[in-house]
Amino acid sequence: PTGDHAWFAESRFGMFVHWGLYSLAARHEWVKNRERLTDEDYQPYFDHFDPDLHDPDEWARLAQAAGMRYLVITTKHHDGFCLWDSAHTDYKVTNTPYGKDLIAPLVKAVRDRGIRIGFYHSLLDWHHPQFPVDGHHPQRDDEEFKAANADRDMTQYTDYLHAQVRELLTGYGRIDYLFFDFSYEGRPDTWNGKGRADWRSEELLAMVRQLQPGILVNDRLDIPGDFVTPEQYQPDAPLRAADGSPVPWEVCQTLNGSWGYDRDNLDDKSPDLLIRMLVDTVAKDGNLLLNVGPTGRGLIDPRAERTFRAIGEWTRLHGRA
Ligand code: FUL
Repeated sequence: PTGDHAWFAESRFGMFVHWGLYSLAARHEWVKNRERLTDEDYQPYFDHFDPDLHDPDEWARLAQAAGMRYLVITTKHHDGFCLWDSAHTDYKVTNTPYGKDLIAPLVKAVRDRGIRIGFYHSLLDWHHPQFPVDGHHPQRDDEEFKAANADRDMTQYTDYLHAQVRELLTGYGRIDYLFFDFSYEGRPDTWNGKGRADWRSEELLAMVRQLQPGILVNDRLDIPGDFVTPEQYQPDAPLRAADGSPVPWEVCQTLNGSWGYDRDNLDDKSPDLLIRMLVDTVAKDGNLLLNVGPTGRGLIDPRAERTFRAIGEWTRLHGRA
């Protein structure tokens, strides 16, 4: 990328943060789906969301110590819970015991350290009353629920999606990066497989570019974006378009297979392996977005912190200024 986008290739290494109600369940960000939890089952995590140990500057400092140059936070994951004070829903952090917007302080902390800020925003929404009960929905096997919800109106949900993206791109200053997740055109396990027509992807992307002209957008709207996003695998070679020209790409990787905080998962990749993955990525002209799932109390747990610090030791000695 050139111009406004030059920072991306120069950065090479970013921190992905998956944080939300599922962090309290402490097993996986798809817990609502995997365990077929209803809104009622999931409600205790909302009622007890109170990250008393959260310090946004600690996160920014750790990202910086690791040698990361940008940070991408989940504004909303598939469960629909919003980490900012959205005017379009009650399902948001300001209505939990915590009671405060989490995005503004994080954007500030990150910016204060010269780190770029990105938002991850889910297209799926398992809480919104008009989001179709598709093949990923937690209640997909509940025939009674499905029958009672058969007339959901996707256009109302898509209006909501667009309104929230507008809010995020107007309320927090300059946003450098947006990771939409995810579309599924033609996938038989989804409600109708329309993908880009459902999200009104062209219209959404045009709005994003109008509100934030310098922003980089990923490729998960079923239309081309500014970079492509292999997930949890290292590409064999630099990624190229059909005509052979290089394509900006960013691989996202987890520390242990889970994106959300997974307390009992001891399957951590070693710092040595992660450093090799970073080198492998950069050697192939890509970026590495390495994820952490903070705890429900807002802490990057000691295991993850040790890993980031060990990577930081290496990048300090071998990185560029
Ligand atoms: C996937 C999501 O479904 C995962 O939960 C995670 O957010 C990953 C980065 O993208 O498609």
